[in-house]
Amino acid sequence: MLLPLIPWPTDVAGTGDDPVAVPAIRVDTPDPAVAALVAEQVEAAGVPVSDDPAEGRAVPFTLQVDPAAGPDGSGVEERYTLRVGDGEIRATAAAPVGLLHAARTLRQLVTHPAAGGAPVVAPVVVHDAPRYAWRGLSLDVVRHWFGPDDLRAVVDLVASFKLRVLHLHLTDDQGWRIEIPSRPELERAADHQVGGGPAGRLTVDDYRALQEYAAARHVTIVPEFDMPGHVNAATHVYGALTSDGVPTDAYDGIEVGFSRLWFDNPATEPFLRDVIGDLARMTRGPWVHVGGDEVLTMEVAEFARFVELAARIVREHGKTPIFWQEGARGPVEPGTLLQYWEPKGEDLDRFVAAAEAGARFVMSPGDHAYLDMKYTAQHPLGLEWAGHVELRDAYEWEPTAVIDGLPASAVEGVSAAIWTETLTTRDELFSMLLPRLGAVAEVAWTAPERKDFDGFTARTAASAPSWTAAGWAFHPTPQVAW
Ligand code: TNX
Repeated sequence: MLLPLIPWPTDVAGTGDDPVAVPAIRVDTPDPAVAALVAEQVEAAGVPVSDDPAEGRAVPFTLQVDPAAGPDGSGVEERYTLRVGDGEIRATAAAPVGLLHAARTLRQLVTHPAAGGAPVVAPVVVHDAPRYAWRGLSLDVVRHWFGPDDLRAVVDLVASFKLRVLHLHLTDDQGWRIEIPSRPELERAADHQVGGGPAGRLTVDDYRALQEYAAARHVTIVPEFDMPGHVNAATHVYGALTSDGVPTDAYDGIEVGFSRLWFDNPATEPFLRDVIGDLARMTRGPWVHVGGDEVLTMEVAEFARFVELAARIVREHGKTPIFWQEGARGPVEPGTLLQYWEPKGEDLDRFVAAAEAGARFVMSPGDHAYLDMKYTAQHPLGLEWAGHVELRDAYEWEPTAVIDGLPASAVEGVSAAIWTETLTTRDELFSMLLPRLGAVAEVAWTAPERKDFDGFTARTAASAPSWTAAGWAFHPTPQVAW
C-alpha cells in the first residue's frame, strides 16, 4: 500500500484494519479555530464536512491537544499522532500546530476509488515530528509581482508540506512591494517589474490580512527589505540616497549588483530607521530579513557598518535579524540568522567563525534549493547560474554537510527559494515549485536515514491528482513515473 505522504513521517505503520470509507467527516475538537482549519483540509481532500453529530454516515475525526502526545524530537511542539481505523480517525498533538499537521497528513491519505463511491483513508498510525523548526520558502515578489490572492495560494501550498515560514523578498532594484507609512513616496516604486509594469504592492492592510491568513495556518511571514545593495527602487524614489543626489532611473532588467546605499550619506540612516522600523512594527513574527546579498561595489568595512546598523535597528524593535550569507562579513551577534545561498561563493571559514560567534544558518544552497533554477537545460523557465536543479537534486542533499566545518548544531533549518525574473504567472510559479518544493520540505522534515528518492518519486506521482484538484500547476519531470 503506497501512502502518498510528503514529507515522509518519523514513523508510520499500517494497522491491519480495513480502509475507512469516509462519505463525510465530522470534525470534533474543542477549539473552533482549529476545527475550521481542519475542516478546510478535509474539504480540500474532496470529503464533505458534516456538522451534524446525528448524521450516521459521517466518520468522526477527533482532535485533542495532549502535552504528552507523540515521540520526543527536536520539533517537540510540532509533534503529532494520527490514528485511522475502526471507523474513526483520531489525532493528538502537543500543540494546535500539530493538530493541523495531522489534518494535512489525513488530507494526503484520502484516496478516491477509480470505480467511484466514497473516498477511503488508509488504516494507519502515524507518529511524527520535524527535524528542523525552520522549514521555509523564500519568494521574490519584486522581479514579478504576485499579489494577495497568489500569496494566499502559496501559503496553502507551503502549509500542505508542513512548512512554517514564508519569507517574502519585498524590495529590490525593480520595485518596492510594501507600503511603508513613514515613506509614502515609495508608492512610486510599486508599479515597475522585470519587463515593465503594471505591477503592485501590499498595502498595510493587505500585509496584515496576509499575515493573519498565514498565522492561522501556523505559517510565519518573514519580510525582507534588501539593503545595502538591490536598492534601485529606493534610489529611484529618493535622489538623496544616491552619491550625487540625482534619482536613478527605474529598472526593469535582471542584472544584479549595481545599486547601493552610502553609509555616510546623511539620508541613509533615517531611511533605514524608517523602513526597518515600520516593517518591524507591521510584522507579527519574530524575524525581519535585512538582505545584504550581492553588494558588488562596496568595501567590506562600509558593508560591515550596514550590517551592524541594520541588525541593531531590527533588535531595537524586538525582532531577530536575518541576513543573506554575506552578513557573515559584518559583526555577528548570538542568535543572528544567516541564509546560505551561493554554492562555494564565500569563504567558508567565515561562516564557521560566524557560527562560533552564535549565528545560526538557514540553508538555501542554490544548487539544491533554488527552485528558480531550470530543471534541465531545455526547460523554458528559470535561470541557470547555479546549474540545473532536477527533482533528485532538490531531494538529495544534507543540510549539515553544506558548509564544511560548520557544526550541525548551527543549522537552524532549510528554506527553498524562488526568484521570479522569468516567472510571470501563478501557473509558471507553481510549475517551478512543484514537485521540487516537496523534495526540499522532506529534506527539512524527515530524518536523513528515512529519506529515499525512489519512494519519494512514487509518493510524488500519487500526490499529483490532489495538486490538480487544488488548482496547483506542476512540472511533469521525467524523474517521476506519473
Ligand atoms: C541571486 S540569491 C540573488 C537574487 C537573484 C537570484 C536568481 C540572492 C541572495 N540573490 O538577486 O534573483 O540569484 O537566482
